[in-house]
Amino acid sequence: MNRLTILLVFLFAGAICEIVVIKNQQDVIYNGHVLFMVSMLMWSLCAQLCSRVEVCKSINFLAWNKTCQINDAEPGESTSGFIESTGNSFVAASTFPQQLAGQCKGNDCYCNEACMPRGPDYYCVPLPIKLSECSTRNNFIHLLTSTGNYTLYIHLEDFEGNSAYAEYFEFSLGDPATDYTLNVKGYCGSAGDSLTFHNGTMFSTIDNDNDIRSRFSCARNFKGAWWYKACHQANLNGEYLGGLHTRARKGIIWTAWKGIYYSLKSTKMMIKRH
Ligand SMILES: [Ca+2]
Repeated sequence: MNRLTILLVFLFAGAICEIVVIKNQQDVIYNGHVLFMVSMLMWSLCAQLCSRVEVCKSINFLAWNKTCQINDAEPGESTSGFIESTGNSFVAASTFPQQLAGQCKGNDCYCNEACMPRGPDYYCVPLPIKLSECSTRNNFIHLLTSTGNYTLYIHLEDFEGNSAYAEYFEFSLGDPATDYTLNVKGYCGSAGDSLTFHNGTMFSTIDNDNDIRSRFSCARNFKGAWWYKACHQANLNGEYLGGLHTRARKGIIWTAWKGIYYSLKSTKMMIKRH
């Protein structure tokens, strides 16, 4: 799976309390485009969270209950979904001040960390909030897909210049307590259906074996993290073996399209709200 891009954030510690560019519109909440909400002490922290989540296009900060809303649209993209409210601060991600969006000078901060200066260098430090729901990419996808109805679109390419796709009208991931159980339904496409086989399975990693083969780890054997059963018909996080090979089911596999002896050149998994 393609990793959701996490942008780094550039935040001056001393500026947290000094930034006064809050735009108190006292008019609207961007209802209908809220991906998720978390508690934040101040709007600048909300802004830096948005800055490192690629799909975030704007924030609402509700000052009266210190709630940070992460939105997937900017004003002007759609006029629908606004409702009357007061006391919130609506800021489009594209208009964040420089201090809140940018590189963290060589540091790869996690989603729940801030980039802070310490002397001449910069470091990732934990945000002064509890943001456990942001620790993994699957968690973020769970948060995202639990806020609406999503279609999954998978694009596949081989080394001979061919491509194919598989689309699933319904896609979501369960919460961490279910180990991100996969829910996919409604296949259509040109690649054949190799993912419905995995529907209802928990996500396995090398250190978390949730497959249904006892005394055997599919994640270890196929060197990937995936919704393994015993073990797979598709394995888009497998090894990069570069096309035809002789190691059955190894590599980046989509059985219904290229069989079990072909490791794909590239794959993309994309989701779209409907
Ligand atoms: Ca096992």
